[in-house]
Amino acid sequence: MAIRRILTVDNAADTAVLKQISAPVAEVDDGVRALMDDMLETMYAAPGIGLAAVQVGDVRRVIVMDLGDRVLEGEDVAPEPVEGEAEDHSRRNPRYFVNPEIVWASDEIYAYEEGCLSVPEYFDEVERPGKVRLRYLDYDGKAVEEEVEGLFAVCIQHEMDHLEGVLFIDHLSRLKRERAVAKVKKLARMAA
Ligand code: GNR
Ligand code: NI
Repeated sequence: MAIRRILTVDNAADTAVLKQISAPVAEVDDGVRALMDDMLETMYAAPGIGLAAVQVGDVRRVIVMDLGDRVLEGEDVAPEPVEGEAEDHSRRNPRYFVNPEIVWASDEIYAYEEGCLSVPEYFDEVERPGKVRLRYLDYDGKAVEEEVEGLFAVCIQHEMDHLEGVLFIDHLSRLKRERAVAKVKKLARMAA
């Protein structure tokens, strides 16, 4: 397993890759599983709760997620963040999604303050369907159908946007989006 570099929107080369549409996986083989292992390790190290392969520069339709022991269902999915808890994956619950599709989405809309490892340190509210029914291949290549809600639904829709080259800031106004990118660029300059 290896930690890979996460692409960010402060530079043109990374941004060009993040805008690409990811290609379907033909078969969940050991190569795909190695990618998923690396992605999970990279996500835990970041730390984050989800990661799409394109964020580590691999344009295949692969997503990993781990919401830990956060509430997976219901309305009350935004517990107050506790200092130091973001990186606490002590109760690990890794999930893998290959070629995911949304086969149904609720009319009911849910707003959540999102962030993205490719747009570090910027957070804003995005509205999405509150419940979705998913179809995907799991770590073993088995076809699964599953209905999800709450933070799970938020996160999987955020990740599936990545597979279409869409970032959460693309759901915001142009002004907010430009502000977000400017902030990430400034942080990158200061870190250099
Ligand atoms: O770590 C992440 N947290 C997060 C919070 C709210 C909504 C979506 C996310 S996903 C994000 C990791 C990431 O960038 N995945 O693509
Ligand atoms: Ni993201």
